[in-house]
Amino acid sequence: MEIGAFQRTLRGEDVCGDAYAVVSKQETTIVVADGLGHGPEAAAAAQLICRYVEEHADESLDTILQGATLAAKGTRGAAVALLRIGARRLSFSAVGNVELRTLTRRPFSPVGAPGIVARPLRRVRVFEHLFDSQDLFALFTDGISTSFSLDGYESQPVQRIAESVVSSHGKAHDDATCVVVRV
Ligand SMILES: [Mn+2]
Repeated sequence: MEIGAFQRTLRGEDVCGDAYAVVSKQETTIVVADGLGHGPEAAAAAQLICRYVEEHADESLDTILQGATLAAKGTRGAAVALLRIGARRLSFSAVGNVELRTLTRRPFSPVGAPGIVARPLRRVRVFEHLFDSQDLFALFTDGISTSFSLDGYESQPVQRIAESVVSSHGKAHDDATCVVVRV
């Protein structure tokens, strides 16, 4: 598995309001969090949630999101997506508009639940996918235009894909983060 990530902070801000983390255990869990708004308070919420995921990576994705909701109470909150990659299976769960784009042999287009991690959550769905070798996945925050597609990126290194998505599709007035995985 290859993982590449790229992040661009909104011009004029010292800290990025998006955060991400990769936790490698028996399975690999990736979290991308977009703190509400931008600047230090957004960054604090997003980073707190990433640390929470690092410390609870053994739990199921929906349990993590529910726990993170309590942990982040009193912060601005964040949109959060989780991707977990096992030996042959991958799962995804999200709250708010951090999205997943895929380029897979078998179709897989999961969607996040509405809401913000920090405020009471309803049940969140976990989507599962049996993946094929070389399938490509991109997690991205809403600082990146949703119109982008992974078509044409099949053979490029994941780090270059992440950088290209941010530079070509990043919006001017938000932090932008893209994490790309090739399994
Ligand atoms: Mn954003």
